[in-house]
Amino acid sequence: MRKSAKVIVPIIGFLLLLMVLGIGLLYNTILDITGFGWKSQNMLKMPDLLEDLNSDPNITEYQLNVQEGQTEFIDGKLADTMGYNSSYLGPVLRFTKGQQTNITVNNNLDTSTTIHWHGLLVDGEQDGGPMQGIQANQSWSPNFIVDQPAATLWYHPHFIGTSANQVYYGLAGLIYIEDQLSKSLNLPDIYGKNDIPLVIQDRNFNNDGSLDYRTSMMGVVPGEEIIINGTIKPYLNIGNEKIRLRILNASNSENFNLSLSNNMGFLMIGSDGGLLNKPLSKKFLNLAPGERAEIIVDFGNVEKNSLALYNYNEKILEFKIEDRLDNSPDISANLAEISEIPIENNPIRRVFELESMGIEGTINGKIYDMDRIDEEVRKNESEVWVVRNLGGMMQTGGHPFHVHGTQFQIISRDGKIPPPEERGFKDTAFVEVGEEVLLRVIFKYSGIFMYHCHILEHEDNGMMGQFRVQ
Ligand SMILES: [Cu+2]
Repeated sequence: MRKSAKVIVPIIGFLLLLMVLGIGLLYNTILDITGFGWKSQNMLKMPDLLEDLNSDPNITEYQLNVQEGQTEFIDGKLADTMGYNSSYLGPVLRFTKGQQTNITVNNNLDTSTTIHWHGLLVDGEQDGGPMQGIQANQSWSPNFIVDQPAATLWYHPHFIGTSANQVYYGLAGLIYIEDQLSKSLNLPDIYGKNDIPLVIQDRNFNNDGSLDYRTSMMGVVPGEEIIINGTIKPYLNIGNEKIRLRILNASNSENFNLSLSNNMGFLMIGSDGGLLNKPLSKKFLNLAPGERAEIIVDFGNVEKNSLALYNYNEKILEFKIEDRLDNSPDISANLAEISEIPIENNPIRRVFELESMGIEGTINGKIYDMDRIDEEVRKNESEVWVVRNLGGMMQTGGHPFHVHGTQFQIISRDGKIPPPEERGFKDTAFVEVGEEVLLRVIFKYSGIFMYHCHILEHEDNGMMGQFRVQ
């Protein structure tokens, strides 16, 4: 008896220890899932609005300095980062439709970069793709006339092989285009007050507070933290009124599934290329890397401090509601007029087959070659692009397919018309494994442009092609 007790007691002790550890683990998981585990909260950082350096109301002139810096994500700890005119991320650039826009980009990094204006319709030479590399300590001065509807676009590096790293360390910013329509619609438009940018990214941090960018053959290690505008565990002070959120998925590779707590709905008013035809009542929003959406959340009747933004089951932003009378006007029932890109009887049809293996990928079996033009495209002639995701080894997800130099329309997904949120203009379309997506495209500007997967590690590893428009 005594002998067996000697064995049993340690076993029971060991089992008790396992139970305690298990409960602890479960407790932490519950904290994680519910978000109650947030230890500190930080006021959501708001990117600056970049100052127009030209006093002529018809000309906009901006200066962007690409620089290294240090950012305090975690209290008292500094991380080496990169930013435009700041230590992390960049200012909001406001463009007005019809306006001459001149930008000077000074690369103060000790390595090359580019700035691509994602979603902007400009000539290939102004596009900021891999061909427009800016060497260390050099400048680039693109200029163009903005000629597209109001939209929320963004800018980020597009140099060969280093885009993923540079974006991860902070190089990204938003562009707002305004036009007569967007100004006349009574949409919330007071920057930082009822018109809020949300640049959402997943990130990993080391114990010393520095960014921990990790990739493997399998792909990128997803970030444990979701940060917004460079803020960990953010909260936002707002009034009880209608709030416009301009949301960008600026992650390297993670998809987001966004929703509000309390099963609260919202109105989606815009997609990548601008305002939708009509506001769309929604409860969830899927955004792949590179995609944007504009939504309106009505805080008019929301109980104080009871609402949060979630990504899947994780709280990523808390809204702190200050008392204020809600006098915001109703959102117009009609937004932009979206006419179909006309398709001729026998349009040119191009097929793009996406395949990937872990962190590498190909389009039509090829990896990117700067010296090769993959497609020759006629300017102002609409085409049908067929994008197929063939999957591949170690392939767990889809690819966000991005095309430069156009705002396209999605014709179908596996033969069916796309969901309402995808019936506006788009420049990035998520293509699931095994899926076939048809796009209606037209190019109105000349030059050499890219099409690629917007998982930045895929792009860097060659999942990209070039086409020439003339
Ligand atoms: Cu991809």
